[in-house]
Amino acid sequence: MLKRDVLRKPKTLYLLTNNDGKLREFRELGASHSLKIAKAGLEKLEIQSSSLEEIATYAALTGYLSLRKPLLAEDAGLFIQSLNGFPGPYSSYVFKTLGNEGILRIMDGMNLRRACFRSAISLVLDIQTIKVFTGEICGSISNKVRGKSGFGFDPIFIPEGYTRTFAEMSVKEKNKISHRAKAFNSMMEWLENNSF
Ligand code: ITT
Repeated sequence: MLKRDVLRKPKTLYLLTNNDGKLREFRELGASHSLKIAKAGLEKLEIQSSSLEEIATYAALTGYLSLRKPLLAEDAGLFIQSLNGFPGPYSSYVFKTLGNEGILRIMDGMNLRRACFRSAISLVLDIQTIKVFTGEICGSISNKVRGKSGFGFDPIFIPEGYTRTFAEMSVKEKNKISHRAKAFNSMMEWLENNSF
């Protein structure tokens, strides 16, 4: 199939997630490529691993085996340099238990506030075609919670070159620079040459 045909045909990819904020971002990213992102109404199984890629791939494979349709799953996390990469792959649990205020308390008085968001998207087109795409954005942890949009750690993360937190940006703005958008865009580049 020609490159332009892949881009023109509206296709559907299923996203395995329980996070509606993430779903909104993926839908918006998909729309700009004429790709429909549908929520896979399945339980997402998350293994314990220090690798985002492994966590995403396990989830995507188990999802694909139930649904048997092209499907993606993402694992993302916030890596704070002065905390040796914490919470990293444990971001979901840490967000639920400590939240943004908890992270700010741990970092109280710390001058080194550098942190990066990382995303690993695992795409399963069929049982023989499993690909992982990654993206990263670095910036700093704010001194207080700021902004209402987005989800998770967005209100305490200021991307490099900006003064606003992710939660003070629209979905469109966040999607121009985010870890998720970078991983998604590499996936789209790959899909241009690999139809499904
Ligand atoms: P899934 O159902 O897709 O797994 P989740 O919320 O558990 O949703 P992840 O495991 O990928 O998602 O991410 C772990 C946590 O990291 C997530 O709950 C957020 O607290 C945080 N996080 C990840 N990406 C983020 C982003 O773009 N903005 C803010 N926080 C983010």
